[in-house]
Amino acid sequence: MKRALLSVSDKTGLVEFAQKLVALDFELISTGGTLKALAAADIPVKSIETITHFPEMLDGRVKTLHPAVHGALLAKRDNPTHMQMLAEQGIETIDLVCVNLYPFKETIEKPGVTQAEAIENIDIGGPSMLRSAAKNFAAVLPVVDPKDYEAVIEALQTQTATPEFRLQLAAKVFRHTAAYDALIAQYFTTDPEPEKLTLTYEKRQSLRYGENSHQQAAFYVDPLAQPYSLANATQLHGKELSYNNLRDANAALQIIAEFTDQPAVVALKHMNPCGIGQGSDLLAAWQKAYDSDPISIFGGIVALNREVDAATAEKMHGIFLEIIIAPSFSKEALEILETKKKNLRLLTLDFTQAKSAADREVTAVMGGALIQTGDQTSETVADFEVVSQKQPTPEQLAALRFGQTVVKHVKSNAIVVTTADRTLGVGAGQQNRIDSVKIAIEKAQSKPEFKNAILASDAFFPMDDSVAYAAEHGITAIVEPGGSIKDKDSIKKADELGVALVFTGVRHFKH
Ligand code: 93A
Repeated sequence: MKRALLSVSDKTGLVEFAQKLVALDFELISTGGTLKALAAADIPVKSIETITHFPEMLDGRVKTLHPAVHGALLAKRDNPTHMQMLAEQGIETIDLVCVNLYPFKETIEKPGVTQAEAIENIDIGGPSMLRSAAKNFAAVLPVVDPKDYEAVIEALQTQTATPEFRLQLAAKVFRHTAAYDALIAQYFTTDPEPEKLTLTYEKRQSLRYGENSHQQAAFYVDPLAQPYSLANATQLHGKELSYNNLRDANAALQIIAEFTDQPAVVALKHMNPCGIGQGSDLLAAWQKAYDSDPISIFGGIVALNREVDAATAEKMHGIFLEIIIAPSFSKEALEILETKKKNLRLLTLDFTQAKSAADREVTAVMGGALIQTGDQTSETVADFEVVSQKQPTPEQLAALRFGQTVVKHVKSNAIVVTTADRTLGVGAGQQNRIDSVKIAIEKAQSKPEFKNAILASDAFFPMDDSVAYAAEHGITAIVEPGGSIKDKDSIKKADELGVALVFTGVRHFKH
């Protein structure tokens, strides 16, 4: 008679699986709670103690950690010495292990969980049995996922539990226990640069393709993702998100998180904002974001920090957008946006916990990964040091603050031209700073608000050409980190041309 050991925390599908095993002539062995569930369904089952001849002890900490269990799992069936040893010890082999683990993740997600509770939910016996079974997959079927019950039963019924089938179950077990331990390691690790990085992600979905159609791609999420993250966004409408959509949406979410006090709108293309506006209401903010660059917004991503109302929805409906992200959509707004726009992706997210940067960012490089803390600092007017003779007016200070907030989210070399409530021109990703200055000013110049515009730079000016160009083209105030050995040239130029120059002391590269 074949024997199966069942010990599961998640009892989904257990009874049905067990019934089918019994029908296939398996004898069942179980631990406390699992045994109770099976007995309650009138399924014949033996307790683990009848195998170990040892009581479950230490509040269940030691139930299955016993040679009678692990010997039964690990013995090589084609090794006569192994089998002889089992016989000498009166140990019978076990052919199938069905185990899923203490809910460590669910436990640590509970608000106010104590360390003691977390520790009690570290499964030791379960992973041990799974790993023993997986190591000896040639003889033992290791089953960790209730989703596999059906396939396992079918393979047994049709005698098609091939070595390949078994190996894939074993590989799944090792992934499962590795991810389980990774989460435990992550939970207890305080070192931001541990000697081993134990990241673990769960597959959310396959993507149609990657950055281009010939690239394969999938979306994985952090099992402990923050509420304000793509992992926890809800898609209300539209086509499935693509790889590029996800990256752009992520960038848009980071920017919109900077704006909380007033209604604000971020329009974004290819990871860079093309328009940002804030105003007394969402429609006004939308109009400013749109006016910033009515060409680039085509096919763009829009993030809004307030519930989308009908008036704003009406405007957005008029142009081609890929994604709209907001805390919520009014019923009327939803109706408007869903009409005739079956592809338009509408996402909602918990904005109450909005954050502009992750605590930790991981970037892949060939042969490795880089890890850094997110860029969470944001300078305010209090951090500004006026280095020019010209003092900025209160309006200019407000604009410098806005520009400084925006430029942090533009790819380096980053230059933005803004007022206090809108971008007018964004110069992104140029290999030299002066080109970004020229692009930002060129985009801004034609707009009526340009006469009050300021310029913000994500990093210092290596020479005075940017200040000269900006001042000569109508910019009246500039904010930059400072820190160049040629700062004095830029200051001199600012004084010559009568612009206010402000240093923040903090660089915000984004590559
Ligand atoms: O506390 S344990 O680490 N010690 C063990 O010896 C042991 N054996 C099985 N946890 C152990 N288990 C786990 O108990 C299984 O992985 C499963 O999650 C759970 C099933 O317990 P019950 O059958 O009492 O509900």
